Amino acid sequence: MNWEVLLAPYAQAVDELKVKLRGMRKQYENESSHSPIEFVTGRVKPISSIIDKARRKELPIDQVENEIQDIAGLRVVCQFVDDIYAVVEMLRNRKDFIILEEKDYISDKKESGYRSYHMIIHYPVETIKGEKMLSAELQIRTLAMNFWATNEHSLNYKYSGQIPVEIQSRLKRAAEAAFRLDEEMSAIRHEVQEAQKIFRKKKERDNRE
Ligand code: 0O2
Repeated sequence: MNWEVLLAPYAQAVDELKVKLRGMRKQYENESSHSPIEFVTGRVKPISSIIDKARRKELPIDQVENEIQDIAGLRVVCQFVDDIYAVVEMLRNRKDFIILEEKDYISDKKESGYRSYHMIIHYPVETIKGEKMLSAELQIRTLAMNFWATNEHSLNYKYSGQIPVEIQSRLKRAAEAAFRLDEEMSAIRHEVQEAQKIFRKKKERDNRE
């Protein structure tokens, strides 16, 4: 398997999608209105993780492109839960990719406590051999959901997927606490946004002086 050749279009897709999604944030900034997007990250799945996932799913290695849909992964992080659904709506209206699947792990959280909104898309990349359509996964989540998922991911790595039961139950409680934090912040969302607007204007004034 020539991984470099296989992964090159995925790296291109991640780079292009990062620019496009960050562009959405920039447009909000230019209009001085609240951006539902706080930040965007992206990565190509490391080869070792692709191999591990193929083993877990008992896939022959030549099937990874067809069966593993998150080789290209983008993450959109938002301040508030409502922002996630605003981003989802905007993504549904885009013409530069096709949405294959949507999974709402916010209303239907995973057993681990994981919450996030996932979209699997088909994205066309231009290569020297013509257009290549490939899958990418978009994960849309709040800052609190991201904090939880990042920590849980590290623990999963540390314990090779076998997190001790006691830590698992603490993680579940932490996931609920993160969700409550999101709910509380949503309740004062307009206050927070107003304060951020005032702060942004002050910064713009300071930069001009
Ligand atoms: P990594 O290392 O982040 O790339 P399935 O076929 O349903 O078993 P599938 O198709 O990969 O699994 O889809 P799913 O369940 O929607 O998960 C895709 C990705 O979501 C995962 O990729 C994680 O990034 C994230 N995710 C899902 N569940 C959890 C969870 O319980 N905790 C954390 N921290 N992340 C989760 P990978 O390849 O598993 O991992």
